Amino acid sequence: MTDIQYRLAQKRQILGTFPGPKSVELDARRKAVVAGGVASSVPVYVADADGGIITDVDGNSFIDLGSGIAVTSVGASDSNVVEAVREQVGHFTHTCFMVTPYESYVAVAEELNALTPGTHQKRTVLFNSGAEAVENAVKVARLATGRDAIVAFDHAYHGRTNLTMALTAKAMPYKRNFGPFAPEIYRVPMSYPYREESELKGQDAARRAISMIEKQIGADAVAGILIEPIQGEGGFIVPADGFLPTLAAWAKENGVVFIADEVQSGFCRTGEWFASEHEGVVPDIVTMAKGIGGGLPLSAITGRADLMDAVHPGGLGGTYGGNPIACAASLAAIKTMKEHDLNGRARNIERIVTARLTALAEEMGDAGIIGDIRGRGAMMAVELVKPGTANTTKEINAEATKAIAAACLQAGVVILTCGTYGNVIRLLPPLVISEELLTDGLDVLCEAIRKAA
Ligand code: PLZ
Repeated sequence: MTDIQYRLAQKRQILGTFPGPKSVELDARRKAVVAGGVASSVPVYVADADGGIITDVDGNSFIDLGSGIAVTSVGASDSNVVEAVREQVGHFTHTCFMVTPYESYVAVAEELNALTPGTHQKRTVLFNSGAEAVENAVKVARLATGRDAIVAFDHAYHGRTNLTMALTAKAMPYKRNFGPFAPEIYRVPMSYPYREESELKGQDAARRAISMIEKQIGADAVAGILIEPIQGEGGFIVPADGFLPTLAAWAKENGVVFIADEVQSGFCRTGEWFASEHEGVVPDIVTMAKGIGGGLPLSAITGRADLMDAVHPGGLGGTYGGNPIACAASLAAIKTMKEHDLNGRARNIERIVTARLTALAEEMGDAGIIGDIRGRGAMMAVELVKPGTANTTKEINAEATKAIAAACLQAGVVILTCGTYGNVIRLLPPLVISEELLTDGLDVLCEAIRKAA
């Protein structure tokens, strides 16, 4: 890996009790004023963060294997990003692109049009959050096709706004009692190789979904198919080879807009700029957020020029979309991604993680709790099952998953879980993490998995 300069010492260190007294005090203040509906998975309060390290207000240093849910791919204080933000903030913090435009918005659009898959004419619009990008992709697909239906998948996650809740599959904690939900959303089966009843090729899993769409909606009523090329919150589910290309080809034949939600999988996370590229899929519209902003809130949709330009002037926008500070941060983050070949680093992370977890699964044997190891690049996961059921009944082991995440945290490693059934440990390290720190984090994780078994 290329040399990366870090500001903070890249070393895990837990001092005394955990959480420390200052975090405990802050948590008490928080409980009195912050709504209980917002939960935090880690009970410590952050003081600083850089590279693969997060330090807390009590002086503890944690290895970050979550990147704030796949956001800080370039680290939480990348020098290019910090410098660009400092420079921009001294000039103007906001003017509103819909009132008085500025260059950085245009420059981000130029980058995204060049980086997203496909060499066709493209157009870009910038927003603030992933959910907002998804909402707008749906707006464009509906307007451009004159159709209403949107197809989403089992295990999908697309956000927490009303339309994106409707698109998200899982009721708890995202949807339960928050309805009624937006209409004209249809859900079809995903390709989930580990949990198919019998081995199902990608093409056949796609045909299963397509047949349902044709029977239950009718191809000519479908505006768009919305899919995460690798599902995130749903469990880092990598569909079987051929699934995505078959869906995309069907969409093309039927005038259906193929929307890839790359909010979590995009921007070097999987070892390519976009996860769609692993199978040569060229989406009609790509939604982006998280890694795109180098930690600042920025999201985008980039799509075929004919679709995007079908919208009447003034039909898309928002006060803050493409905020100048966020745009400056994004351009700097993209520069860092190129300078340090973060795609290459993501692929290296995949090699290291896969080797470690595969060795652990072998060591544990058939009696172990590792059901599946999957993912691409620095978006890797372990699905946990009850002892001895990995190749038979594959019984969900959410208790072990929780225990492992808690044990990692106690030892100074921030690790996230996910999955429809809450039984997946996911690894989303900053792509700039050092090999040494990643290896230390994996040592802790492997030990926690052994103990939980
Ligand atoms: N699409 C694929 O992963 C956000 C959500 C965490 P926002 N994922 C993390 C949580 O519990 O809220 C996400 C995603 C995909 C859309 C979104 C939504 O992005 O920026 O959170 O709105």
